Amino acid sequence: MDQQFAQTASGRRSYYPEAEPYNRGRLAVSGLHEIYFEECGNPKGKPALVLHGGPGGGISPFLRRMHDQSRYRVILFDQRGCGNSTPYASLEHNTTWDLVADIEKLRKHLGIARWQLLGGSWGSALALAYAQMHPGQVLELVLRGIFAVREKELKWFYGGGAGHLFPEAYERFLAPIPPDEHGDIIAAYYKRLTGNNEEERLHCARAWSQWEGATLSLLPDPARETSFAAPRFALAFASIECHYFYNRGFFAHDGALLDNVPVMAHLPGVIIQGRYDVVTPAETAYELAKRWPSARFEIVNDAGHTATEPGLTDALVRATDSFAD
Ligand code: STX
Repeated sequence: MDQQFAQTASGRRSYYPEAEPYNRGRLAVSGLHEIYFEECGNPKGKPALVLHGGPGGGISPFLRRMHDQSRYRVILFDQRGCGNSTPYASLEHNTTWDLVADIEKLRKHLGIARWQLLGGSWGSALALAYAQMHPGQVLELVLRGIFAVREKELKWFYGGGAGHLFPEAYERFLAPIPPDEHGDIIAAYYKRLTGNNEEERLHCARAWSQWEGATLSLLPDPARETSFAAPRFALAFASIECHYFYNRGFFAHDGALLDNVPVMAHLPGVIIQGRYDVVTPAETAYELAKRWPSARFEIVNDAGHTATEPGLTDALVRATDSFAD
């Protein structure tokens, strides 16, 4: 008989129940950085690593709920400088390739040979970067809201494209920056987010973070917008994101993540994309799907960017179920 799953009124799958970690730990990954990690579910289950977004967004309890806790051993960690990892908001020795190396350290520390990767947004970029460096350690990938950190994606979200859809929020995003610096908004924010005027730093961090908070979901979500303005969250989120994007994701060339897909194209995967995703528009997911025929491509027609969109949650949970046994 079919197992009964939590469903929404529309018949969509909902998150798995809340889960408490059976293990929490910290791992020193460099002379400076220490990362916080946690494990939930079944210690003997199939290993799955969950990669959070931003970069700098940190993990949250709902990310534990994408997998069936009876069949999976779910591992989550806060990437360098955010969440419970230390030093907080540090940009030193904080690059994509440091994070890829941290994931390998964590895998070895936990005694895992191969694992599933699940990541949305920046988490999808990091999952692709890791899978391209270490394809032999990856079972499959479940990716949502595909982000390849290309020039055109950054230009879309920060340089005016998305502003056509959210003019009032974009005006607030531009407000801390003088008009003569609007031509390179990421550089203008970078200067202020890494400067030593603390008041300006916080003001810019909140404006940067609120722009994303306002555009993440298909329908307005005032509670999220408030939480993105919280100083502690905003300082790490904005500084780390801006540092990564100012440095174009630390990739060798624009589009490297898509160009290197052949290295991992034999791996199974699911690409889940909201049609009305304004943060990471569907074009990138489409381009990834074309280069990766062994991945199933699922467009959700009534969803924006965030994993909490009902159609995206449904697709994510169905995807992890499909790989559970
Ligand atoms: N950043 C997209 C991203 O990865 C450009 C992302 N946006 N918000 C998040 O992640 C959180 C919800 C994890 C904060």
